[in-house]
Amino acid sequence: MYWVEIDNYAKQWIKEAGTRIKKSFDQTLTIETKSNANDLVTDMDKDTEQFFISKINETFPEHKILGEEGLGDELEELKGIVWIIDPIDGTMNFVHQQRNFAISVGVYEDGVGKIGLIYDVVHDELYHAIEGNGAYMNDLRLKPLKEVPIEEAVIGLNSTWVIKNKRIDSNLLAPLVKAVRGTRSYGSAAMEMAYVTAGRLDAYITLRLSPWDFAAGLVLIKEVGGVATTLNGKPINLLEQNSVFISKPGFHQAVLKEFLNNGEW
Ligand code: 2AM
Ligand code: CA
Ligand code: CA
Ligand code: CA
Repeated sequence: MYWVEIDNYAKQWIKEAGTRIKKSFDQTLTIETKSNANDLVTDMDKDTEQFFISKINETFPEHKILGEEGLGDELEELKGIVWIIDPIDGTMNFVHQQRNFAISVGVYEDGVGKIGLIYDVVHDELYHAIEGNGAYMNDLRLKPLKEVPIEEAVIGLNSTWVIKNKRIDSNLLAPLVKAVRGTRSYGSAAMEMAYVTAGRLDAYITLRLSPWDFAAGLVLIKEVGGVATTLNGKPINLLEQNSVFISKPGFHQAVLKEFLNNGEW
């Protein structure tokens, strides 16, 4: 079957890319900044993206590629088969901690998510899914998500979104932070989406992500019955920056209603 074949290649390449990244740990990194002083990119981000592009072009020349570092194609639509790649998600962690980063690869056909792969390189945990066939962490099939009451929920949320910032009134999420059991911030959106899929987090909320941050995670979460929308409860647009609220279904509904004014904020 077609998607199984593509998935097999993608898994092989993501593991190979992970090995290359691990090998770079004892080499000196070239670190540059992008939109601001804390928005980092290294030669390994670009190198890894180029690695995928070469493999894909060689094996599937008709496929298109959208990557964070911009070495792939410039796309205005998602027609045909498109690989959406974040070569290193959590670059700051990669630079500072040499852990808690992931490679994220989503494969879409005419805008529909077909394959989702998130690889936690250091822990050697590969979260993977083909649409309609369930989600896995390595060989373990991930279970459908169970409901959680708000007061027992542990959610992924960066403290950026509860202090003064330009995207959201810092007071909006404070009552939710108070109501849940705990908040966590791992610094890798892809990993946090994988954690929601695996039931390690009950939800993940963020105000600013790009297609490569969530392309794979959206495929994964669907397979375990999770819900993903913007923080206004609207569909996520695969070609734009979005806020993202991904969680267990009952929790999603309850939080939108009780804490987010049904998305009208
Ligand atoms: P990145 O490491 O691939 O840039 C950090 O909280 C998370 O947000 C990471 O997944 C990071 O992805 C993502 N992110 C998205 N846009 C960002 C930006 N402009 N600056 C820093 N991190 C960003
Ligand atoms: Ca980045
Ligand atoms: Ca990213
Ligand atoms: Ca990245």
